[in-house]
Amino acid sequence: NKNTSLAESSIGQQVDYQIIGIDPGAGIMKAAHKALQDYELNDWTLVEGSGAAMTATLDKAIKTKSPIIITGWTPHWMFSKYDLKYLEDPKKSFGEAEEIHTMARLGLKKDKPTAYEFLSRFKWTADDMGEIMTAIQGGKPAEAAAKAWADSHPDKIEPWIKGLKPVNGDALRLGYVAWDSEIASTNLLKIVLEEKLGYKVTALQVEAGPMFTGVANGDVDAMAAAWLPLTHADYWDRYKDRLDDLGANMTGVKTGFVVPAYVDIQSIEDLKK
Ligand code: PBE
Repeated sequence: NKNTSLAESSIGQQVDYQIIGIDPGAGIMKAAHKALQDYELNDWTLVEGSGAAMTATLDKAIKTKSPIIITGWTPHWMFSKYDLKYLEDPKKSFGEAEEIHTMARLGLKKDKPTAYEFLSRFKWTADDMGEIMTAIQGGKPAEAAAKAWADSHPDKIEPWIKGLKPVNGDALRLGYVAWDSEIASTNLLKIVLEEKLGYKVTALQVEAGPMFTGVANGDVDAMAAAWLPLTHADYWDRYKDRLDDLGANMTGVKTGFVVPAYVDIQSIEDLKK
């Protein structure tokens, strides 16, 4: 309808019925597809890309105050940098109380007890992670940002390593996906395992599926990036017999559709209009 001005057009028309997603293996993409079904948003497309491409597209839209809808999650630096809001999700397509779990390969407890005990104890907050994420976003290399955080928070690190016997250069392999939240956590684990506990750590950046299979097959020792109960439910169901769940390293995390505050809708249901 060429007589429809931007102000009068629907949000769907304004954004070309597109939601800017991330890597196709991410659990949030599965939840986003489910949301499109649950809310009967048949005309809508979920655009695949990456976390980095999504934040670049978001940045561009915000600079011109253009409407945009993304798949977003917390903790994430974008919520400190921009004024954003989650769209309400009354049908709970994105679940409710999510947690991030640390997972080890079967046998790690026996083979590398120091690392295993440290990984079991590792637990921090969204604010802690946010400090590392913001430093990385500001241009600091991820390892340097993690090291700066570790150096300035000895009180947080101490309970994770207290009484543990350091090893002498044993190799340890961590898997992770290039999501900003997991880049922060994995680099922190690497720094503490190396500087405090004597391991030589390789952090392997992979896709979400291979991250789970790597730990399940024992090619990788551990990862700290399993979002449960919903986001990674399919990976967990497939591999749970071959994973050692060390519990939540962070609680109160969240995923959903996210828009800049200036986009005048409140709920996923508003996308129908
Ligand atoms: N995330 C961040 C991931 C888990 C961590 C929400 C983008 C996902 O959707 O699988």
